[in-house]
Amino acid sequence: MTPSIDHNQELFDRAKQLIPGGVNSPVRAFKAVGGTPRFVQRAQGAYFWDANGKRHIDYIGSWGPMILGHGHPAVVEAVQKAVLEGFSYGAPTEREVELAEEIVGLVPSIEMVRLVSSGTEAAMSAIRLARGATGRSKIIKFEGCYHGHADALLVKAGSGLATFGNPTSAGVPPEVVQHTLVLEYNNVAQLDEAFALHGPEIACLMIEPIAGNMNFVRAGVPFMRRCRELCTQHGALLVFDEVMTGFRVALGGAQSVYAKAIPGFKPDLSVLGKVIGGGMPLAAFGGPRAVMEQLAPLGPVYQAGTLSGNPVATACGLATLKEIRKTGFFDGLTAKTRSLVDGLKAAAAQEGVPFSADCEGGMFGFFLLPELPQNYPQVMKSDGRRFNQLFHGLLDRGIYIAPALYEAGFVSSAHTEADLSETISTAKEVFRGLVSA
Ligand code: KE4
Repeated sequence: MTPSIDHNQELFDRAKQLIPGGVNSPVRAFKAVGGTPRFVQRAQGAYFWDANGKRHIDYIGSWGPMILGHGHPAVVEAVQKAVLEGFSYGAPTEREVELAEEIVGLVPSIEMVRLVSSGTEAAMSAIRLARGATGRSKIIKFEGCYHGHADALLVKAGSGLATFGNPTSAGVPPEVVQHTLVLEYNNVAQLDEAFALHGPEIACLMIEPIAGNMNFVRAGVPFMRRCRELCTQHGALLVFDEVMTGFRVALGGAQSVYAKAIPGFKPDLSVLGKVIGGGMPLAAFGGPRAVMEQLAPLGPVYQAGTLSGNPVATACGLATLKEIRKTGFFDGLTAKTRSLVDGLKAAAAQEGVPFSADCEGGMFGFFLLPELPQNYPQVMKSDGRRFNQLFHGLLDRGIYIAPALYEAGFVSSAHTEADLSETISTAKEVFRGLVSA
């Protein structure tokens, strides 16, 4: 029964009076897809209920953190216990040591780790550390990869390879991004040329190993091998932004996936977030002891944070990691995600809709394109109008995917076979409407 008053719209109108765009992070405003954002009233397991009390199967899960689903009992218990001991101290705690031990134990490339409060902060700090540790200024990033909103990373490709990036945001002076080189993802020739031109000046190359901010684009193995080779050859640090992929695509993150294809493969620095906080504000960056010890208070690279290693957030993160490291967790999650993707592919094929999809662990992506894109220009060939029809067709039927065609999707251990079947059958119905539109 459609409610007489749309409480989502009511809340959105109220929010827009006081909060820019009515949201505290732009993608939530549905600008790309149109329509009214769903204001979440509560969430449990694989579901959330919006302000009208309507249930949705949630494939965003806070953009990745909710790998166990919402309100996992062991995580709730850990957080409830932690808050009774205090919210924040601004002093070291045992739980920060425990979480550092967990991260170092699960990610072989990390010998030391620093906890912070957001992925942006972790990526920004990793860049500063790479620059401080190498004494160099230039950095490489890739078009379509997002590493948070630090000024140096809000940059799009310059007019040509050798030219440096231009700001993607107002308020970022050109001189701030003058050292940021933006290359095409999966383009080995550009990589070779960039290092040939600037190798001795490059502090680091930062990459999303599986680009979830282009929906789901894998770095090809030859390309990733070349990133590693050139960074080693020129003394630049290879920085893996695993804020989205860390503890999501595999227990050891995307770097463990590449290590299977490239024997001995390791990045130099890793940026983590999302899952490691289990939904609370917590992120991290880490790497070899010799590099990490350049950080204050030991070394000359300053980095700090009032709520870094927050005792409630670390309790949430530790409880989450404790669950996902259980035997069989990732096998089960991977199987669920694979069955969702295979079901969507089959449904699209049956309805004659051009569709390609991929997944790794609990992360998936799909495109209304016949072939999986390999880079940003190919991703942007997607038909935005038809994606928006698909998005709203699913949303109206209680299936919540990302409100933007360049965002990935996430399955949690709380999603049941019934949820996946409902999603696939609903998608089939919506695909049918797409063809005739
Ligand atoms: P945060 O500062 O939002 O915690 O993390 C920034 C970040 C860094 N690196 C990667 C690979 C990321 O995906 C992110 C943030 N991801 C977006 C969604 N693609 C968060 C959602 C939002 O911006 O509201």
